[in-house]
Amino acid sequence: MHIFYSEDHKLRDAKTELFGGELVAPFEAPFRAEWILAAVKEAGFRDVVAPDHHGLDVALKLHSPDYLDFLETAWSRWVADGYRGEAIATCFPARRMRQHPPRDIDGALGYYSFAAETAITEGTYAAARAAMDCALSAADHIHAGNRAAFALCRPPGHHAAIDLYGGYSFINNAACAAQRLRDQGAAKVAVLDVDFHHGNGTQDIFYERNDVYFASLHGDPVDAFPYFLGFADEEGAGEGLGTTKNYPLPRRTGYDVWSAAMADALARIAAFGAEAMVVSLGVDTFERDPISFFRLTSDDYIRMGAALKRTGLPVVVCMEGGYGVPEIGLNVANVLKGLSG
Ligand code: OKP
Ligand code: ZN
Repeated sequence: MHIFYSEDHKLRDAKTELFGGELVAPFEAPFRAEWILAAVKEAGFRDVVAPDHHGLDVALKLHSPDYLDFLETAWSRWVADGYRGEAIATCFPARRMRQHPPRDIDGALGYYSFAAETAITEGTYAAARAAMDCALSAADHIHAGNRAAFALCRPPGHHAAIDLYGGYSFINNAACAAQRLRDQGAAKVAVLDVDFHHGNGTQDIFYERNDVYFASLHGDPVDAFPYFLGFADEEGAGEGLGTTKNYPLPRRTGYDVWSAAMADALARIAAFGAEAMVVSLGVDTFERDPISFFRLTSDDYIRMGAALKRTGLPVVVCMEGGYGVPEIGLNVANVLKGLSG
């Protein structure tokens, strides 16, 4: 299996995350990709390749042009205004307020985000583009006839909505992979999101479409970020009614309950008639993840990969979350092991 990896992920190296009322060192940091890369190589996945450079044509089918322009220019606008820290949103267009992009960068940050933990920094946009390139190249690799590919995306993408960043996400890598598979001829594609957090961005992007099925297993939003989306009664809208499926799960969920939900999701994806699948892989479902509350063990990730393989679908795996502990590498390698059989 090919691993698509770009050194440019290191350009995303924020010094701050707003957490518990403090500016702390971000959970989503360069060591994550380094640990995961080392572990997958150690597990025998040695075909590590740099992605091809892609334009924004695929992303422009998912994100708004003004949002992508904002991402590209936000840091230089912030610096030009004389701010000294990293760019953190502080004011949002909340209930009963007007939805209009301000001219001022401080206001624009709030307009284009849904959460304040994620700072925009100098290399953030370049790294996000490289992560998108990994996802697109992995999709191209499937189109070329391969059964599976791993995009080691960093920063992650599944919280990035049509015109909102947050939750460490800027460009929705998994959605780009799904769109690429569609553009290359797959009539129907599924995105299965197994990150601990609900993939609000991916859901938003495909909510009214009937060509992409979105299923997500995650911590119940009454207890877990992103708090305001991911409930069981969100099922899609318009032409997309019935093509979104959420599995909000309680604290301490282990693989027995988790895997039953995944089996249900995979059955629905098969019934939908998906010809290819994108997996938003977060390993923050791990029992010792520092910011999450599920109880998966390292061996469970082998079973997860094997279940993905049994679908018989070609699979693009996009890296999302998984933090703090050295096991993130092993857990990702175990998914790939199960998937490649
Ligand atoms: C990104 B990905 C909890 C704060 C949560 C943001 C988490 C972003 C997760 N008290 N902060 O889905 O792994
Ligand atoms: Zn997550």
